[in-house]
Amino acid sequence: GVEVDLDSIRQKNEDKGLDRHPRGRVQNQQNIMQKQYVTFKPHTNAYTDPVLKRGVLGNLEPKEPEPQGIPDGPGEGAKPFVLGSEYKEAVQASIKEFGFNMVASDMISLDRTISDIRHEECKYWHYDENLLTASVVIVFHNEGWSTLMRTVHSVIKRTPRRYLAEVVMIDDFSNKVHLKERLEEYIKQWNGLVKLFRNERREGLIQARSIGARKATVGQVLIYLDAHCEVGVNWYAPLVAPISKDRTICTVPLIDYIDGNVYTIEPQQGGDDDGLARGAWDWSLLWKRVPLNSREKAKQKHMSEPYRSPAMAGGLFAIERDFFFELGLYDPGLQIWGGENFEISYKIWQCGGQLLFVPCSRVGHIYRLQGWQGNPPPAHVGSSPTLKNYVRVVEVWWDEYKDYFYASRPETKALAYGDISELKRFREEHRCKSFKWFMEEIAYDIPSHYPLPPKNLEWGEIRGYETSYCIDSMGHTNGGNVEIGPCHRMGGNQLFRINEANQLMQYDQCLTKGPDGSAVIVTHCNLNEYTEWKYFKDIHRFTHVPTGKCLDRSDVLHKVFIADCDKTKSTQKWEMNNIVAV
Ligand code: UD2
Ligand code: MN
Repeated sequence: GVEVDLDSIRQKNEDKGLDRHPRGRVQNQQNIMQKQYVTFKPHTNAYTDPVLKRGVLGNLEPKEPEPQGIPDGPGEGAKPFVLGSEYKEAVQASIKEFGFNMVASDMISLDRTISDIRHEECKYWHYDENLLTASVVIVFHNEGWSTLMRTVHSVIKRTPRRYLAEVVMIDDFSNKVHLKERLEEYIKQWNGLVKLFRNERREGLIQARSIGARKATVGQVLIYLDAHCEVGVNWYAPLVAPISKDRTICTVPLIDYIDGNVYTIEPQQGGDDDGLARGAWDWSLLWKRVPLNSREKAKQKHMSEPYRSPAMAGGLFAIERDFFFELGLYDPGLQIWGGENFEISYKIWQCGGQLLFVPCSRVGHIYRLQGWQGNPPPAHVGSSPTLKNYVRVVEVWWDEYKDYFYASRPETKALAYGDISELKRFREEHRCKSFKWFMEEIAYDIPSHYPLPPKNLEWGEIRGYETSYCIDSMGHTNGGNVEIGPCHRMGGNQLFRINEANQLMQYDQCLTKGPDGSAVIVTHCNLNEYTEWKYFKDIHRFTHVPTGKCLDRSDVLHKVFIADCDKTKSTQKWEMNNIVAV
């Protein structure tokens, strides 16, 4: 039965004056857009807004339970599937190779049922019967067989056939036998609905997705999925409905957490009381989720309505095909992995589109487990493609805010990131808005979670003066000791910065005095915390201001601590040398 009293929710919202007229709003925006963004033409489709009818199951809602893969078989209903210890070694090997427990996955039906974990409201939305059609695009590189194919099976089984134009698989130069030899044969069962294209060299997921956009010519909307997903109950209509109404809207489903060991599916942690979050970043450009705030909630009539998000996670989204081409697809200079989620998000918002998260469209994604050996970038790419991607994105889209990125990642300032003149021209030609506008209107809540970082005074490795020993966090965080190790000049755990607020930092961690009053530890810090250090460059000294002591070390014991200042002690002398990321 229905637990929520939707009429009373609606009444409450109307009392608060929250009733709004989305169609009018969209039309107004499109008028502005036609003037300002000449290439983005609105759709002319007649389209009615979805309506929520209490007690009446939505149209497009499945009327009967879907067929089970293997009745009561492993993992059916997304129940935990736990393997016995006799599989331990095989499981470990599969995690190393694929990032998931493929032994278990291989025993679970490709057509397994899942549980319906949607918000109750989601069952009662009525969607237009004239939604746009879609090509589902899946790019993959060396993925496991059953997790990949379960993605395809779930799409075919849970998408109304009249909307599913095709499934386009882009093999990004995999070298696994199961992907090279079995795939063509296997997809024949779908009589051409599933198409396979193979890259002739490793392009990386970003360019593979742009290639997918070119190959996927049948559907009106492109829906991207990672190669290890399972789409949820009635995932399609809520995801595509907003695009059917306004083609400059890009939508993202609510991404559920599929456990890569036992294959349960659960809502992601974090977010507000309903588990809803907006996509965000910290100033070093790490992906973050922040709870849906009250200003955005106030715009909704129902909690299960789509809401605005500053950024997307990257892997799962729907975008009208022509609109994606008008945006220039992904920056062709982005390589292999990372940062493309921000590029597309900024481009959408700043150039006149909208990015919406859709709570009623649910897609599960398997997150890679610890111990995965990874997909290293190929030799022709050079090192750290991800950092270079970040630099390209902030150089093109962040305007004066890029200084905050460089404050967080000073080592990237000298990276050769290639030519971005085409992208700058695109921004000009489309009269895309400033990052400042974006921060004030759309991403206004991010600085309250991730404050703008202070400027750095110095940064680099902290080397014992005229020695080959450097301070090394050894990857410790949240209370771990920093240590002394041989300088490697690679940055990473030996990269520190001291800022105008007197914080001595590595990533989002600050150095401070440990509980024993002597050892130096790293711990997470906010803007005004652990503002404790001064660096006197000419006398090679770091002073811990609250105690008046000096940064000291034992190269033999690999320890870093604070001790009474003594200018005759060479272990209290330091130099901070810049490092350039490679
Ligand atoms: C996240 C995104 C992912 C992508 C990535 C980089 C989600 C749930 N996942 O990490 O989609 O945006 O961030 O920003 O939002 N692949 C290739 N070629 C490669 C490497 C990967 O085709 O060279 C495929 C891979 O098989 C997979 C997809 O690209 O289907 C995404 O890669 P991932 O699953 O390793 O990324 P993920 O989920 O850790
Ligand atoms: Mn993934």
